[in-house]
Amino acid sequence: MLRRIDVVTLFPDWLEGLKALGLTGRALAEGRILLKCWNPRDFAQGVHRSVDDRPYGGGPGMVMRPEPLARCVEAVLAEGEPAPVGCLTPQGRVVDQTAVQELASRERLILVCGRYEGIDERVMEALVDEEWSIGDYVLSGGEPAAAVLMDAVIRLQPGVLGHQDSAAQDSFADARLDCPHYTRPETWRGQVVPEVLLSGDHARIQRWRLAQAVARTAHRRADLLQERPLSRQERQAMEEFDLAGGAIDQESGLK
Ligand code: 6GU
Repeated sequence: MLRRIDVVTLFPDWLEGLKALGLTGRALAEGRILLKCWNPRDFAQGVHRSVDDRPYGGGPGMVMRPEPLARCVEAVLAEGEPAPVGCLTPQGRVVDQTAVQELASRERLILVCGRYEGIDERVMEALVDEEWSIGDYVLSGGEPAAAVLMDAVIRLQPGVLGHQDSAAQDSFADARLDCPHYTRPETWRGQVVPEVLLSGDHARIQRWRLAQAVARTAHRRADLLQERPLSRQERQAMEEFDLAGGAIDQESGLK
């Protein structure tokens, strides 16, 4: 269970939403997890307290200078329990729900936010143990990626989600997408809620949701199903609701 997250960032304001709002805000306010931000600028010297510089070899952008960042990370490591130092960069291992579960089970996370052009490679070698990316696209800095990762791990902590088993029903929890959801009114702009959801037959509803989840996954993200064969339960649910052939999607109606 996570007790503490340390974030090394030049732009701590990026994390204000996470701290103030929603599930994550509540988990932090309740003191379930300590979140501490560290700014390399506070460890920089000279009147300008400069934290970045032009890249050797030329090229666009700026690179984070080694010394202020290293001092900052060392200050983080000097406080609290030992933990691997993670860095958010587009060069990292792409985070999926399996990685989130692994990170969520740790006691402490240390996350260093790099700016896009990069961190001096010598600091990476000296102090960073693992690199994480949130996907194959480019952000101007690691802060939004850190916020995404923290949201994903905080919501998995015991007591954070309202319903005890909501996490087990998440998209990707079993390498498949989530099923569609509906709320009142029963008819909206001529569109009705699927009859099965009004039936009160909870076992059947569960099978329908499973069938929908698998059909959606097959239709939208076939790559996720390539990893594993369908279970007997999944196949039977698909057949029961006549989805076994072509993965009919509830919203798109596509086959
Ligand atoms: Cl972790 N950082 C940046 N700068 N861009 C990203 C990213 C991280 N993950 C995806 N794109």
